[in-house]
Amino acid sequence: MSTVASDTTELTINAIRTLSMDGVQAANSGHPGTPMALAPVAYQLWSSVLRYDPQAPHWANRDRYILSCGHASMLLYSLLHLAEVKQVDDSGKVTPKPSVSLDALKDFRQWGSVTPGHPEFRHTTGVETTTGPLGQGCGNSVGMAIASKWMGARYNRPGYELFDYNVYAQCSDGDLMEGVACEAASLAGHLKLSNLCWIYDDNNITIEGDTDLAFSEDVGTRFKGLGWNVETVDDANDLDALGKAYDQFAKCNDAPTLIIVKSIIAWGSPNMADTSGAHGSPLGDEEIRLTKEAYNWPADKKFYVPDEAYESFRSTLGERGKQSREDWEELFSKYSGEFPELAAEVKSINKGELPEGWDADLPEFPADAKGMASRASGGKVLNAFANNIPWMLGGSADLAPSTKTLIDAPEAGDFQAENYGGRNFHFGIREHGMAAAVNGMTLCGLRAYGATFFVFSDYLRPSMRLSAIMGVPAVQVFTHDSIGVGEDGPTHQPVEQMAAARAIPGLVVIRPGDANEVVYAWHAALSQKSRPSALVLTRQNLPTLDRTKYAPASGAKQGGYILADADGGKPDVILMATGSELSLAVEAYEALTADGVKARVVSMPSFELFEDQPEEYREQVLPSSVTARVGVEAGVRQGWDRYLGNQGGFVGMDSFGASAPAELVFKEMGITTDHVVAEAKRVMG
Ligand SMILES: Cc1ncc(C[n+]2csc(CCOP(=O)(O)OP(=O)(O)O)c2C)c(N)n1
Ligand SMILES: [Mg+2]
Repeated sequence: MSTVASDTTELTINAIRTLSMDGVQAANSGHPGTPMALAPVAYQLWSSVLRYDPQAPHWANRDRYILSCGHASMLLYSLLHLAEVKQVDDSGKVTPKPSVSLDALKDFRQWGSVTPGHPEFRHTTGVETTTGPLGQGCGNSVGMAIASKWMGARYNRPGYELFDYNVYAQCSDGDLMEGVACEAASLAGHLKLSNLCWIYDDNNITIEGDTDLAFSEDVGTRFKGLGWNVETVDDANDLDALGKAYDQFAKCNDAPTLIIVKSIIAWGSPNMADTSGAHGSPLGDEEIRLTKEAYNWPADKKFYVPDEAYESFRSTLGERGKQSREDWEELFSKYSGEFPELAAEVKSINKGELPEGWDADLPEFPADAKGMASRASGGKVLNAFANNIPWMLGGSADLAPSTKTLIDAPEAGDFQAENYGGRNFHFGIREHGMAAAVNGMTLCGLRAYGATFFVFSDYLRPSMRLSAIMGVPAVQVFTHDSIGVGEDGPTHQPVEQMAAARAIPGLVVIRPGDANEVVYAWHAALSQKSRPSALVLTRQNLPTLDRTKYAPASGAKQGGYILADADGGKPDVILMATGSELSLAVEAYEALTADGVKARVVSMPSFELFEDQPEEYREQVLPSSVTARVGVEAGVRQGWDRYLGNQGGFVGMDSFGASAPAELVFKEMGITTDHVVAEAKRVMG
């Protein structure tokens, strides 16, 4: 311990360490070494720097602390416990209960506890984002820093610094080896996010052993190259040096800061020979006893917290945070008098609500046989909503001219270091970093979207999966949805991506069939409060269906609806389709009807929204008595069987596509009206 540490400081740091050891030991699993080594690093930040009120964990202008190395979760849980962070209930009310009680620490990694193996957003108050998959927390932190800058640019007024929060991400070797963190860091450097600080635990060890095995780059030089301010602390126990590094971060106003902290992973008492225990396994009772003795700690007590440790956080973080938050509330109340409309926006953002009238004046597209690509109608619809929702913003991974995701109002502007109020983001060719940043922006209340080609959803899938685990309403716009891409060929033609997206629990996947369904696709995505969405749109034109002839597109809200039916509503065969194949199903229906076959077309833009409907509705749309069914989708069959049943047929893909004009690829792959008609007749027997 550094000589500058007072007794209370040392004692508080050791409380973090011993709680972490005891928690991992009680669970008989987890990583004790990193929380122990990082205890002083986090202590110095929380006690002297972090602007955070444990009594108001959701205060909008709080600094965010992210533990990107989520495997060190006991560090975060110990901090939340010692700082006496209060639990916030589902309605957003602060309760008198602790977020993480001593009992919760004893219950580390157990069923139903608020202390799962890796920190989970929504599950535990004070956990700002779900971490564990290395690199993701770093990515989220960039989105949060963006949100702080954007909120500041839009809502601050002279004398009213409402938003200026900082974002700190504690990260490890694994975080910095991951591509997503590098993409995010590159973006952050470009955007000069001076409110962003990554604290890198340079401990020269990962699971397989010394970092010499696989990681020999000069991280500091890399980050300098990425446009970051780089600070170094030679010893994680040197509180003085840590304090100076945090000061340097605060002083730097034109770049994000990386603080490289050299540490030695803790593995128990100094005479413990086997260091492997530090990674993913408990120390063992004997080692814990020896370690506690070395700390002058009551060696046989478990989960022991001296009152001074609580008091230490109360008198630093607690008092400072309370004061800042109260000052902020006073400021905000004055602001509300002077700028009532802006204040109302801030309140809506904090509650996760949309402005009054957000879905008024929706566009309507007239019937048109030539039609429009759903990416094009998507762009128009996006703009209609963006016009009503000032904090709807986002961008593309360098494909905006193709994804049509630009907000074209002249005042929208580009989000750049010189213009933090911009609403159009240029994420660069960094799909994964984009999606991780979009998650961070969404976690801060913005209605953020990313966009790329559907085939590259694979590049950002881990972040999309996390948005679903967290239950945040992030939106990804995926265009170029199938072999309809044509000439670009199989590398650019999604085949299995629909099935893969639908496989993510909680992700609302919507592949609308024409321009008017696109309106309801975006409507559904923006209506979500606790689920992310993926909109899947075409490159090629789709006919805009004549809604005087077919059912209204608002049926798309239900995920699936009867678009066209047999006379008398008693079909002998049901054709189900999504997206660009909807018009094929309609053509097949017309041909079958002309042939005297009683057919029904069900437009099925979203399985998830359909599954939300009551059973009676689903039975009405897909009566179980009608077993002759055909699914039509230019993707793999996987996932469709729940609707097709044993007897059902499927017109889709079972191979990769090919490079040729789209119409020819559809024909060669057998995705044609004739094939749908033939399948319908086959399944009818
Ligand atoms: C994306 C991802 N890959 C692999 C893992 C499994 N894993 C957990 S910790 C870890 C590496 C630990 O090394 P480091 O990041 O340096 O953390 P330290 O052990 O030093 O705390 C790995 C590979 C993971 N959590 N996330
Ligand atoms: Mg390491």
